[in-house]
Amino acid sequence: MIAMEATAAPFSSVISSRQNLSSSPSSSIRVSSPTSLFLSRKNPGKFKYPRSLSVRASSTSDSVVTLLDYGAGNVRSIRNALRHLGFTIKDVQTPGDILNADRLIFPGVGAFSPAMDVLNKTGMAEALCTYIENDRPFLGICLGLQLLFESSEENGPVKGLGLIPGIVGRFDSSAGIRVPHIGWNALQVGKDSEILDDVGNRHVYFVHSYRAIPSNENKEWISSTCNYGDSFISSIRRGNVHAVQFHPEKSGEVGLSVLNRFLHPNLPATQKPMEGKASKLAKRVIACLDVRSNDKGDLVVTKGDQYDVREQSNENEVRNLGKPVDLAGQYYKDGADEISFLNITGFRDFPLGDLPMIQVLRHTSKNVFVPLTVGGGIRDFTDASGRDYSSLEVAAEYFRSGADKISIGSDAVYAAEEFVKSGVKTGKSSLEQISRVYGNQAVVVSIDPRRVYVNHPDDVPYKVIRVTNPGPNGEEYAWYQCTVSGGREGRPIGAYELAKAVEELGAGEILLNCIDCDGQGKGFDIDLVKLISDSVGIPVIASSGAGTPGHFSEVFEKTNASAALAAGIFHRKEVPIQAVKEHLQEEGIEVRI
Ligand code: 1PR
Repeated sequence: MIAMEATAAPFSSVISSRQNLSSSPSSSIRVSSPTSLFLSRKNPGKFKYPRSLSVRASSTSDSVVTLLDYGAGNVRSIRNALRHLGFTIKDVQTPGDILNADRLIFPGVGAFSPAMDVLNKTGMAEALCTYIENDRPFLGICLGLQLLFESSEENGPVKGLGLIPGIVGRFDSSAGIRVPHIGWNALQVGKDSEILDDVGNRHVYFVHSYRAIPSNENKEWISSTCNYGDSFISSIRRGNVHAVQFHPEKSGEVGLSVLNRFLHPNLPATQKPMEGKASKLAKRVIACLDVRSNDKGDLVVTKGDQYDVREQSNENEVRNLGKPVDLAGQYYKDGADEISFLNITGFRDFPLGDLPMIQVLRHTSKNVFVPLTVGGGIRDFTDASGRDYSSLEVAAEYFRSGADKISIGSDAVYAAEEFVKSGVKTGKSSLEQISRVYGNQAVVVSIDPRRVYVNHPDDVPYKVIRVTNPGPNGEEYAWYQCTVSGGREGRPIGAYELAKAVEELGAGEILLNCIDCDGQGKGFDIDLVKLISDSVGIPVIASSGAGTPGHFSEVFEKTNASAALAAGIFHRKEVPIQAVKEHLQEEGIEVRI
């Protein structure tokens, strides 16, 4: 058994503990002749090339895949995808489980440094190195790719497994790109990568702030690269060892095919790998499901008209546009790039008592393989018995149930107000805590602003813009007042001030609604979207008001929005998602088809 260490082991101690492992009984399996395709352990700077690759095809007769889940976050999505493909999962409990695996998937989640700490302390780092050096079937995902490199700059430098030459660094936002890199990119497939055979020029889903870059030293490993600001490594392949920076489990059907090809090596290829295709980050089209209980107590998808979700009839019922799980499944099939669930009465309900919402996530994530966001009620609270719950516990439950991102509304407004007032980051807000633990790419802030017209830019202490369409009394200016509790209460902060503050506090993305435009079908509030998407460096999702495919191209042509979200037109089946995508493509806007 390898001694546990309090902190990440230095590179040299990793080497010496590896030697211990090699002589332990559990490691006697398949460790006899490590190949030389990896960095030399004695001299990590020197790279040795293999005389011959020993490619050992994995057994396809059994349907068990070993999963290395070191407990740092949600790996439900990959579990769901593997089950969907007919595989059962064996979880790694000990380093020996790694060495005994027939095929191993390592879905790295969380941050580099804590991941390496866990791997070193548990002896998994050693077992992983041995397993990979022996050319055993391996697929690393996202952080599971990055950890194979020598080191990372994420809260570092921090040493990695050191199997591939290179340093993992942060995207350079000064190059004018938004960080995190969230969304769908096509790949430049550079060599026979086998698992990418069905990808061709189709897009796959990325979500990360750090990346490894191609160099002469690691070029033998690279199977594809991707452009985002600069060229970065999107996948590696050497013999049976694969790793991808993107998330196959979140990349729709094409992502499932990547997993399937790893699980079933030697399937015939269906697409010719594309070489050197330039690609930009695709604009995303997101379907949003506002969810709440109706008066009979059933959880339904509803839709507001400027946030009023009740029918204008005598019964005044909550509008019912369908069942959340069914609609989400439909939108996945229709080509939605992401699906958002907003629990619109979460601000007044007990979120962890809201088990139907958790069930919705659990069921949806079994069959929907694009990113899922859930919002509503993410805050600290005390239940009727006096027990305190932290927002982190609420978020954790959502992540465990299948959410990839959580969205915070009201609580982010209060946190931003405090921050603007004091200039101090307390670290205690839900936004700060959740982004610290799960990464800022997992935290969306949903803004619900209402337009307030003014006559003069100095009329209010908030960012005022000259509006394209003057107000009812000819006002030429407006500010956008943030609200909480589903638009019920206006707060003393503008959307601009809020967006800047939440970016500072750790938000990875902004969902920018507009109460005035919600459900009107007259187009997005271009003035607002432009204001916010020009003011922050994180991706902005334009929301509220879509009525035609032309509204989507308009928002992408006139603003720097990264994604556009709609609800009503999709729920009422007025415009199919594919029609939006085809229109965008015709207009020369890159989308995932
Ligand atoms: O404050 O953290 O509990 O979060 C509550 C969440 O619920 C927030 O994200 C807030 O935006 C949302 N919400 C609260 N009340 C309503 C409501 O409609 N009464 N829905 C509501 C917000 C707005 C959009 C909508 C677009 C597109 N929904 O998400 O889907 O406006 O609609 P359209 O395409 O039909 O125009 P917390």
